[in-house]
Parts: sequence; C-alpha cells; structure tokens
Amino acid sequence: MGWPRACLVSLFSGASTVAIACGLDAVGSVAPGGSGQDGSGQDGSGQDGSGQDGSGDGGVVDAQVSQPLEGGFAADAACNLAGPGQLIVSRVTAAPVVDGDLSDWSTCFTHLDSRTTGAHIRSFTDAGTFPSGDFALVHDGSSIYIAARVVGVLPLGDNGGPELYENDSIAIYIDANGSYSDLNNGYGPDATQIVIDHAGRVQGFRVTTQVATPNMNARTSALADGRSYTVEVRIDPATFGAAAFGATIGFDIAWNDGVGDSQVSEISWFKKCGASTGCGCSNGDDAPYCNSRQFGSAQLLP
Ligand SMILES: [Ca+2]
Ligand SMILES: [Ca+2]
Repeated sequence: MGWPRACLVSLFSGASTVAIACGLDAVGSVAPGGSGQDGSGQDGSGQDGSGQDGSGDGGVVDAQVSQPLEGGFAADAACNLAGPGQLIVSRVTAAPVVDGDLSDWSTCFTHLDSRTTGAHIRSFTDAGTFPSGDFALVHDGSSIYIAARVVGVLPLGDNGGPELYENDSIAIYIDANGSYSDLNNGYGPDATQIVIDHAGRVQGFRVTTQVATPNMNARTSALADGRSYTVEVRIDPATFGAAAFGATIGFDIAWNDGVGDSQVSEISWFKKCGASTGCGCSNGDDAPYCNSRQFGSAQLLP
C-alpha cells in the first residue's frame, strides 16, 4: 500500500524563511493492527532527564550523522506550517482509524531528523546515530489525531516502563489550551508529555512525575525492515484534564533512541526558548520535557 505524502522542512529560526518540500514517499507496506494500549498511565517516580544538551536554544543544529531515509521526496509547498514551530492542523470529517496503519492519512507529513534546521538534539552518548521520521496531525473538532512513521536505531529496547524513553519511542508534548502564562517553570495542569514506544506502550509525564493519559488510544505497527515503526494516536481534551482544546495548543514532538536501559538521544521538532532566554528547567535541564514554554504550537483550523 502506498505511503502518505511526506515533507522535508527547513526552518530558519530568527528569520522568515521557511523552505518546505513534500511528496510521495515510496516506503513499503504497513502491517495493519499492531500493538497498543488505551493509555491508562502509571504512577510513581519520574523521568531521568540527565544528559548533555546538544544544541542551542531553538537554534540551528549542525549537520550530524543520521539514519538514511527511505524513499524520495518531491516538492510540495503546502506542508501545514505557518512558520518555524507553528503547525497548522486541518479539520477532517472522517477521522483516521487508530490501528497503526497510516494508509488512511492523506495530509502532508512533516519530516524530522537530526539535520532538520531548528530541531533540538539532546545526545547522551557519542553514538552519532539518530532516529528519523515523519509526522502529521489532524483533528475532527473534538479529538486530535497524530501519525508518525519513525526509522529507529537498533536495538529498539524492551523497557517495560515507565522509562519508555529508554526505548526507541516518540514523545508528544501538548499544552491543551496553549497558554503558558500560568507557568514559571515546568508544566501546567493541562500539559503532558506522552511517550509511546515502538511496541505501543504508553506513559505520560508531567516533568518528572508520571501521570495517567486517559481518553487516549495509541497503536503502533512494526515495519518490515525490523527497525521502523508507525504510531497512530487519538487524544482528547480529557487526556490533559481539559474541557476542550484551545484554538492553538502548545505542541512538540520528538524521536527517542534508546537501548532499553538508557536513552541514547532525543530529537525534538522545535524549541521555542531555553535556559539562555529564561525558560530552562528548575532541575538544570533544558528541554521540553521539563518546561512546556519550550513547545512550539499547533493551530486547530475550524
Ligand atoms: Ca489508521
Ligand atoms: Ca535504539
């Protein structure tokens, strides 16, 4: 089956230039079904956020070694970006089926890898290899749907949780009302980091506290190359303890490389601010997992 369109996105932070290329990605089939869970979280101790910070605050990341992408990308200028870190989310009347099979996604996918300008890299080893992938969001007026296809780095890890970021996984960062005004540091009550690993396990975090992710459905599918996987997610305002999503939500997404007992790297799509501009973290780290003001945004079109 065909793969949804994917995009190459170059963001020049601090300037107005946004270069986008989207097209058909010829990657092979996605096995329907796959693993997943309904998102009830665990309680307990928090996330280990230690590690070095591999780039400046929201700035340009130097070219680094990356897992090669499969398939080709042709030009398409309509890839759902209003500007650096500002995603536009289309409203659909027929919501995707959350089954890990992304063939029901027709929207443009945004590409993210370690060479993506504006991406934020946290590298905890000198392995020099990073996951790469594509993501897309749509909404139906009540729920938000997120799809990702990630080329992982073997081994993918088999941590049973809660430290799912120590496996190859994605992290979805959302502030449901998009307001950061109630924050000095950390997360407000309607912000959560949701980690979904390659095997479909889910864990929510609010900085270093594990939190539940109710009213959520996530499914993953392993791809035939043995290291790539898809993720398909439905989240509701209640997932974040909110009555409704704001017209613009806080949003970020990241690819984690892990080996099961440690996190190797994290590539975040965007980092709006950081320690050098007054929105670092109280624990000394400088990453979206510990300060939601670092998120980009996603505008939900009416
Ligand atoms: Ca689907
Ligand atoms: Ca790995």
